[in-house]
Amino acid sequence: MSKPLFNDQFLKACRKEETEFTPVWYMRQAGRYQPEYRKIREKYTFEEMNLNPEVAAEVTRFAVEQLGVDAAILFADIMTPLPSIGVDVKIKSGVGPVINNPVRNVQDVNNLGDLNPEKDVPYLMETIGMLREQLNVPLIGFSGAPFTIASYMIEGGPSKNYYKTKAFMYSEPEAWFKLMDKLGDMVISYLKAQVNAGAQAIQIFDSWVGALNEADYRLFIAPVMDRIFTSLKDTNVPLIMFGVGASHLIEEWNKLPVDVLGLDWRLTIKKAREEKGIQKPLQGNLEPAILLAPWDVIQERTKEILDQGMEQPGFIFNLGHGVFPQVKVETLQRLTEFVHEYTAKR
Ligand code: 1CP
Repeated sequence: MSKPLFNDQFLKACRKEETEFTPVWYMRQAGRYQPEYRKIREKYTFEEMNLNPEVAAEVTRFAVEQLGVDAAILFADIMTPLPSIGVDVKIKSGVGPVINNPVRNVQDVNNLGDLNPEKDVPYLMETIGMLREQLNVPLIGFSGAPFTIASYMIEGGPSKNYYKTKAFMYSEPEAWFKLMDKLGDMVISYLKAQVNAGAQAIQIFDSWVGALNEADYRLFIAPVMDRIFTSLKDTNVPLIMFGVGASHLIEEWNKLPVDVLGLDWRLTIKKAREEKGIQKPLQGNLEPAILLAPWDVIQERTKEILDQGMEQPGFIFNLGHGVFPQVKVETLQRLTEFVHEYTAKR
C-alpha cells in the first residue's frame, strides 16, 4: 500500500505560511481516553510501551488515524530520558511520574550523569524512524523543559505549589543553575537526536513554569531556555513552546528564539496578538473541560477560537492542555472534522 499524499499544513502554519485549512492536533491525543489505548495498557506498563518501538509507533499512529489530525506526537513522556542520567523514576498509574531519589542538594545535582541519546534511548530513535515511514502527517518530537523536569526531580512527583522546587531555587541558586545547565544539556542532545532520527517539529513542555513570576522567570529560567532554543535553531525544524497558567510569561517567551507559542485557555488568541503584541504563530487553546459539555457548547467555543486564529496565517488549533481520560473519542473526531470544515478556504 502506498502512503497517501503528505499533509504539510501543520508545518506551514508553524512557518506562518497560508494554509488550506487550520491544522489541528491534540495534546495527549494518545492516551487513556481511548479504549484501544487502555486495552494495550492492560498488557504493558507505560515504560514497556515506550521501550517497544512497534507498540509506541502503533499508539502514536493510531491516534492520528482515529482522530484525523494533522500532526503526530511521539509516544513517550517528559520523564523518558531521566533514568539514563541517574533518576529513579516510575510512571504510576493514575498519579504520574514518581521519583524515588529526589534531588535535594548540590551533591545530588553533581551525581547526575550525561545523556547519550543514541546509546541510552535507541528504542526512541527506532520508533521515530518507523513512524516516518508510516505517517503522512508531520511527526512532533518533544521534551520537558528544565523547570518542569526539575519540579518532578525535586518534589519527587506531581505537586500543587512547587514549594520544594522554589525553596531549592531561592536557597541554593548555584546548585539550581548547575541543575539547569545539566538539564539544558540533556534537553539539547535529546531533541537534536530526535530531529536526526526524523522528528519534523519540536515541542518543549514547560507545563508548570507558570508557577513562577516574570522576574524569577527572567532570572532563573530564561537563560537556559535561550540556550536550548538557540542551540536547536540549526536543526531547522519549527520549535514550539508550551506551558499552563503562563499567560503572564508570554512576553518573556516571545523574546526567546522559539517559533510558535502554545497557549492554555486563560488567554485569548486575540489578546495574545493585540495586547501582548505576539507576532509569532500561536497554537491552542480550547479549554479541555469543554470537551465534556454538549456538542453545541463545544462548537460555539471552538468557533470563537477559530475566528480569532484565522485572522492571520500562523495558527494551529489544539486544546489548552491535555485530553482528559473522561473525553469520548467521538467528541474529538467530530471536533477535528468541524475545525477542518469551518476553516477550509473555498
Ligand atoms: O499523545 C500524547 O501526547 C502522548 C505523549 C505524551 C506526552 C507529550 C505523554 C504520554 N506524556 C506527555 C508529556 C507530559 N508528561 C507532560 C507535558 C504535557 C502536560 O502538561 O500534560 C507532563 C507534565 C508529563 C508528566 C506526566 N506523565 C503526567 C502528569 C502528572 C502531573 O504532574 O499531573 C502523567 C499522568 C504522565 C504519564 C503519562 N504520560 C503519557 C501518558 C499516556 C501517560 C499516562 C500513562 C498511563 O497509561 O498510565
